[in-house]
Amino acid sequence: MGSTEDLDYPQIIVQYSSGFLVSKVMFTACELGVFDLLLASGEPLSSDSIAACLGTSTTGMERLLEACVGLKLLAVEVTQEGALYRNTEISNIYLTKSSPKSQYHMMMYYSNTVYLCWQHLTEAVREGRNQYERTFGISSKDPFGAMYRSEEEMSKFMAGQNSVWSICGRDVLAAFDLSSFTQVCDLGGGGGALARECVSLYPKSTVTIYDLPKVVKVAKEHFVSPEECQISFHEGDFFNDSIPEAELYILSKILHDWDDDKCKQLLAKVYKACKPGGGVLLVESLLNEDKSGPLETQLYSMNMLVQTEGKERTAAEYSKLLEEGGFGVIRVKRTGKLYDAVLGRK
Ligand code: ASE
Repeated sequence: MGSTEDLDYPQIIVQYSSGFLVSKVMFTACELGVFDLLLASGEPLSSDSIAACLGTSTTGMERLLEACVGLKLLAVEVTQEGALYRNTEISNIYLTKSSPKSQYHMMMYYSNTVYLCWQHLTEAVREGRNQYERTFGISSKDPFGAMYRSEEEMSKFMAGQNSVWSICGRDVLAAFDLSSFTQVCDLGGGGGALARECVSLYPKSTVTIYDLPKVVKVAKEHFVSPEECQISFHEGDFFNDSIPEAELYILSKILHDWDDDKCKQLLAKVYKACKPGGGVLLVESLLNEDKSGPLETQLYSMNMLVQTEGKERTAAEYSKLLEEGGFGVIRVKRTGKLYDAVLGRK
């Protein structure tokens, strides 16, 4: 592609302008259960039968299915009776509700919560703060008070967070050999999917999920079964209550929620509680040192602006926070996927 061509017809501007339409088509097909129906059916279906099964209009469903074909989330074959739609391999694995690698709950959180906050991105940039007050009419002094404004909303967030570990969990925990740490504490471990990956990858480990009492309640009810005996819970607020002793602390997508002061406060507290020879594993999406990418991480950092008090950081920024907290021998491992790992030792 020559540069004159680019200036005559700005392909990337056209593409970016409809980026949010792409997201919303995928979210809507998930929410309506298109992929679940096609998985269950086991054979290609017409748009009329899909519309009838899902109780939608035929005209809306036909267009949604066509757009999904354009996005390569569905495949179409044209027969004498008309177009028949089926899932692609990727949509079977990632877009159906019941698949072990399902991203359905993350999509629903994006579509019904994140999307609404992004309506106020302009104000977020002007003011430099999250948009809970404008979006939902609730005080944003305590971002997690706002994010967890109802049990339903909290549960949706936890399910969404859990789904990401089905695709990234193993890599972030295998980034370093953590087998020497048997007593693990997952601070803000929420729905427990990362804890589950940890005990599966390191069978000698036990993981204590430390989270707010209301989070622990929902985790026990909906996400972690009592039969998972290597996983236990500890209720508390890691800024205001004491942190139990452990050999390894996992802080997965925790520091990105907070400003530098809060991060330092928390890491100093973790350092104090940590056994000698122990460590802390940060699981975060790392920005390049010059902040030139990855794009996904740059966008997540904008999301931290509209939803939290934090931001995404570079490996050097996390290392500095760890050092200021007292930790040493800091190692960084990029996984090439969404989330990376940084390990510090006491
Ligand atoms: C948080 C993670 C998320 C706080 C708010 C959040 C996510 C969405 N909203 O710790 C998951 C990561 N995705 C994005 C867009 O940041």
